Amino acid sequence: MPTNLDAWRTLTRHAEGLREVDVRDLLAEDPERFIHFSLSMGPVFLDYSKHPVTRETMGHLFQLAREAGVVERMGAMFSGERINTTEGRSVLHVALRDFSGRSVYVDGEDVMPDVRAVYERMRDFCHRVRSGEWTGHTGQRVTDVINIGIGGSDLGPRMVTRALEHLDPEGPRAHFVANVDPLDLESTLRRLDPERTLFIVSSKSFTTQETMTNARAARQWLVGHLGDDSAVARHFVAVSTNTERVREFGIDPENMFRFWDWVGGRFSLWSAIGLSIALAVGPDRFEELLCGAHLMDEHFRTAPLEKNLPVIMGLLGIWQLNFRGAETQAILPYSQALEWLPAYLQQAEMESNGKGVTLEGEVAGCHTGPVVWGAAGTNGQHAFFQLLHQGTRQVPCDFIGFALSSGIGPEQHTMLLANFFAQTEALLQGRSREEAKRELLEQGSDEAEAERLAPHKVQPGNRPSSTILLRELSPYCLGALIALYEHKIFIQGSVWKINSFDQWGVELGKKLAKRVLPDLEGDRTEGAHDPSTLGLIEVWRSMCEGL
Ligand code: G6Q
Repeated sequence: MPTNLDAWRTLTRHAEGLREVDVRDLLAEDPERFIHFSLSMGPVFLDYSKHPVTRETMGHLFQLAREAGVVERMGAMFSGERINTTEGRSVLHVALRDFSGRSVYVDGEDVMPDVRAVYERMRDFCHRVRSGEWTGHTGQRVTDVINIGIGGSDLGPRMVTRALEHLDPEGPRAHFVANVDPLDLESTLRRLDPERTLFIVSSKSFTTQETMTNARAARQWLVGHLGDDSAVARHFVAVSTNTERVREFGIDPENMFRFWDWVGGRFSLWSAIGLSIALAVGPDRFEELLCGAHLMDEHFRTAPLEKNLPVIMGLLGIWQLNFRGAETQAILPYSQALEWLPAYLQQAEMESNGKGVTLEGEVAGCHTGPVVWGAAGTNGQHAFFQLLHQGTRQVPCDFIGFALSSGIGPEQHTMLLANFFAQTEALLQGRSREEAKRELLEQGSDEAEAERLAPHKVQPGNRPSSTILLRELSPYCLGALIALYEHKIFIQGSVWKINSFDQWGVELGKKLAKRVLPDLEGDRTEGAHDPSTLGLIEVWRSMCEGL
């Protein structure tokens, strides 16, 4: 249990002493604070000087990481040990972006030749589709690609494609269908020409109910329009670990791109699951993305803990959650292109570290993964930022921004950045009652009015944020950013001693959905559900009968 570690106890005592600490004072007292509490690596810069930490705090946190054995666990991951013990699997998404020429072994077998072979097939396929050499059944060039997948087989490729597609406006348009709600597929297909549409069925297991249902509906749409079953061969490819199921579905394994059980769903965008990215923005940019991630992997693997970006971010999160009681974490990318990043990280963090038992099966004894949420700036400022500034909770925020513009409007980008910096400053500085009153008087309020309104305009300040500033929204920088968060999650899971790589918590709901389905389709299985659920099914029936 992590709470039994000496460093945990030391941190508990240390946190008591810092309960009332004001970061504004820390900044005033130490002119070196910004330099000391910031770090850059390649194109990534992290400032964490606005967190309520001292040098002593960081020292205790690094000690905690050492006592928890994170260094050994990192070594175990990179060397292919089966650290996902509840599923008996290695965790090797880092191998997918390893261009060093090193061998990586799983059970004594070097997996790298296989990784490279699939990667070369992806490249070749992308060139053929993007050049127009690969055509649909009627000889038309592919203009639209639909990725059908859900969870890890959707969010990663969706987030990255949306982030980078502006780099190649000529590339095929990428669409993503995840929800089994028929509207998701129907609204996507509505504007598309079946002769020019390519479907990628992305599913590690190739058994996921939503994905297989959508894939069958898509096949029906295609065959219905083209009037020929054999059209499937030119319009459907699969990405999976399950060749048998792919064949059963009717996709020729020749049109299948493999990956392996040592790639977790939410870490799979680097594998063939990223095919939609490579098709939309080109395989060279996909490779740049992998190279950016590899840069972060090497930094993570080799830098000392004290100079290690993912380690620092992971430990700050633990400090905020376990020792300061901040239960949520906001992700605020100041980039419209990154609007899917909060949802992507929500899955990455909450599915990985939302666990209540340790690797040994004991109760964790402390809070694990925070609730992760967020939205792109500046939009969020006009919505939920109110609570960040004046609400009763402390919400640590990650502000993510880019020095250079991704768009054509330099003026707008400067304005975006002005907001980006200003928000972290406002959270820190706040506004006192005196300041609020003075402002009101300056704006023409009389004394009584200023006195009455001032408390409503007070912002307590001293609210924590990290700022991650990257050079530009390039594939390389994005790869490094995603890998930074992946490794941050790893560090936290290692300190909490939980398995960040399974997801048993999503099993039960899936199982029960299978039990509810026959009830909705007509076979009443009285007593198979609790009274509340049975009641709801009855209400649904009566609503349908009324139609
Ligand atoms: C991710 C999870 C989960 C998974 C989906 C889709 O780590 O395992 O989100 O990616 O359930 O699974 P398939 O790829 O097998 O369809």
